[in-house]
Amino acid sequence: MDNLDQIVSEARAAFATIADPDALEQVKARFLGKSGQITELLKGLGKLPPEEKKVAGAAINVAKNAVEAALNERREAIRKAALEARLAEEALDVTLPGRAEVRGGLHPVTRTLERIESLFGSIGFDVADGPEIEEDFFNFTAMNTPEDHPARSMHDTFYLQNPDGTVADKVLLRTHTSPIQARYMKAHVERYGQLENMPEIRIIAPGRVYRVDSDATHSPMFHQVEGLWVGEGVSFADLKGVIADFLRSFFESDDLKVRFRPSFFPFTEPSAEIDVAFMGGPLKGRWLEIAGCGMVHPDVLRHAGIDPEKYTGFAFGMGPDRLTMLRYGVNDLRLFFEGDLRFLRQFA
Ligand code: 2NL
Repeated sequence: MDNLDQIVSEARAAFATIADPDALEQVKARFLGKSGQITELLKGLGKLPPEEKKVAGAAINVAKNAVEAALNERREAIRKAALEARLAEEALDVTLPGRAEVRGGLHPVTRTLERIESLFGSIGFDVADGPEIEEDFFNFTAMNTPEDHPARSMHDTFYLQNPDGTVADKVLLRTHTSPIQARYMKAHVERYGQLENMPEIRIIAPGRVYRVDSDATHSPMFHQVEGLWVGEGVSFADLKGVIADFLRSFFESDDLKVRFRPSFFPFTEPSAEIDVAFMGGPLKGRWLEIAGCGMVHPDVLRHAGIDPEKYTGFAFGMGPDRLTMLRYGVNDLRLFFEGDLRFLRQFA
């Protein structure tokens, strides 16, 4: 039957042009589907006289098998092609160089803070913290800073805005870490104030502080570490001993002089600046201002609910940014806060 050979070669030709599996099944229907060409021929067998049926049926079946074989062959070819494409696409080039691990490191100021925390920790100081957005009361009032003090002005301090854009004059970015200690003293008194002998307060308060100030030696954000020791009989002699010991440990040298120079802070009385002079090295013999300190002002103790007739304390405040510059010989403070890895990696 010429017609059958023609159907088979037509099917082969049709299958050969198809690359998509779904499209192939569509084309299959044209030959083997419910009203496909082969199916129609099989349906027509019933009308043939019995003696022709057998021969015609066998011939149609041969053709049907040939079409099915061609279909399966094409299905297999499409599957193989898809697999080849996927293998090519997902091929791994095992000869490429590996990706190096990027190793992080601590910021130099963080290293200084951790060092200070560990040195004071070794003599019994806890680390305290508090909010960077602070209330006027804890930042200034509790620290005995008068209403007309320049530190309270908008030239010196960042005040927050209300939703309507006006200045919220009672909410600010803390200008020192003293409010951490004011909060700590208040909480300490709430917890232990009723006791005959209140436990001592020994804390350091490290953190970020903010002032309206920006040049090679001032950044609007910088760090401070304050320290506070309150108890019965705590004296200026204790202050001198703790500070001198700390500085020798921090700079890993006994070859330095420490000097307490009279000064003024609203929150201490008496007050002093702490100066250090190295006996060797590039800064040899020069007095460097390192920190401020003093005996906690009686009004500061009273604000916290501590009786200044019974308890005394000393406090100090220093700039870890400046300590870091001295320890590593860095001359521009801004380098610490620009985030340039070429600079920062040198300390990792
Ligand atoms: C500096 C040095 C200082 C304090 C901070 C302080 C904290 C409490 C009570 C009393 Cl809770 N004082 N802190 C004391 C002396 C100096 O900072 O150069 N500040 C501008």
